[in-house]
Amino acid sequence: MLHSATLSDASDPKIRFDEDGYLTVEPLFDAAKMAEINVELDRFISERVSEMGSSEVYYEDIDDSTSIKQMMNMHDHDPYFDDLLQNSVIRTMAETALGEAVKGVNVEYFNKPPGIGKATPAHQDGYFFHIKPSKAVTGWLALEDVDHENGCLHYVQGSHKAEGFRPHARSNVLGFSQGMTDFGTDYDKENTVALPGHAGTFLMHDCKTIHWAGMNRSKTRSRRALGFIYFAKSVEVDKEARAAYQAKLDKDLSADNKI
Ligand SMILES: O=C(O)CCC(=O)C(=O)O
Repeated sequence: MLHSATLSDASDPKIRFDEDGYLTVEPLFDAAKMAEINVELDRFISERVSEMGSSEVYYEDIDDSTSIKQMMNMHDHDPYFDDLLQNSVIRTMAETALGEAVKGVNVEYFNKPPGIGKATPAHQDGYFFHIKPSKAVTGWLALEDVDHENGCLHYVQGSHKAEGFRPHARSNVLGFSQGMTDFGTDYDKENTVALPGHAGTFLMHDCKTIHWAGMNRSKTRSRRALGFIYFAKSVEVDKEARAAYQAKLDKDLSADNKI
């Protein structure tokens, strides 16, 4: 059964996060702050994209430079986005959710351009984080209104509580290298929650929470969002495994002419 999310009755964000595997704040930032972030994003795209490598910017159509679908490591290229990752209320929320100090590790851009924006396959972020233990969160900020038409996020509520990860395999959707192979069980359907919202809506999910998003069916509206990844300070990162995974992914995507 698919139902729209309502803020859980429990007002303590940590209790809600531990119970549901995600948090929602509507809105996290007011209209003025959202306007500022959107202006900074446009500036980033015009000033910084040219200095980013092919593994850091993905296009929905490789021959159309206006069709950016994803950017990674934005904090490494620009102090505005580094500050948003390291010094904002988003970091405080990550610390609250995980119950300990965190390290901000990535700022990402997720767009679904009108008419061509593909669906996000069901996945669990922690499957490809290469960390132990699996203590990490992703914050997700809607930069414009998101709904069923342009591809809002969906969570499988409570799915973070299961032992280990569900099986994943290489997905053919650029930007989402791994997709779950057994998604769609009765459990998944019964616990799926849709998260439509206005610009400024903020979500934060556990790295084991199953999530996905539909394609963008609108011919005129994009679906732009920013992602903020934090690892708990106590986790160990297998840097070699991460680098080897990324190198293999880049090689395969390049061979397939996707980047
Ligand atoms: O924006 C999307 O469609 C996917 C985002 C996502 O998978 C994430 O934030 O972990």
